[in-house]
Amino acid sequence: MVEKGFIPLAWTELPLREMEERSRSIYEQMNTRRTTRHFSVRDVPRQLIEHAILCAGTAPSGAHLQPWTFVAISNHDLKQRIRKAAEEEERKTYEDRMPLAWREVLEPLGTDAIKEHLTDAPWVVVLFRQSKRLRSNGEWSPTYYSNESCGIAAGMFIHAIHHMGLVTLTHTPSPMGFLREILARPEHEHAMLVLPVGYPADSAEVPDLQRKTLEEISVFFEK
Ligand code: IYR
Repeated sequence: MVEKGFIPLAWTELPLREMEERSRSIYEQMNTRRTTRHFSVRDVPRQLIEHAILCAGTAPSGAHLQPWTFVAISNHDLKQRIRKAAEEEERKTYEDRMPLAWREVLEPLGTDAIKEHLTDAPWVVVLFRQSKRLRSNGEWSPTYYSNESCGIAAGMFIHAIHHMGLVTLTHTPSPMGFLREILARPEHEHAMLVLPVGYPADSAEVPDLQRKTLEEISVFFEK
């Protein structure tokens, strides 16, 4: 018997050997993902973006409110407007607002205020976090853990893009209030991440960096 409003969990046990194999292969596959700033202008079919957004939409969220809106842009004029506004803010950030401690960790990554990826990539997906929801009585009330929820959804989006053989970049123009205006989103939606998506440029490069080891990123307490 299941409770009213509930259905049985669809779940099939896998043999332990297969679980081990899958745990290894998903790690190997995820470990090949890299963030690149160099995109090809080659087109990507809309359906691939739709599937990535659907993957992101499978994320768990606070009270299952799914507090996210993915705005997917392939329109060149809009991408151009976003790039212009982002570069204006970023120029101020890089020139005046960024303290030395921040500058020194960004330097090896080769980032700067020029955001070619915003016009080169065939798609730019902007993730908006919804801080409020409209209740059935017409009142606006908060969503819960929307930052955590959207962060998880973003991770799933990024993985989906990598899995389908494309690349993306997590771009965070700061401040990013201009995105609500350009993309005509309501006041309770807050731009959180800008994700250009596409094929890498033929000459795409990435910084030669290392990931932390398991020992560096984890602590286990065993029985
Ligand atoms: N938002 C800026 C600066 C920037 C900040 C961090 I932390 C990065 O990891 C990368 C860039 C930009 O997008 O260039």
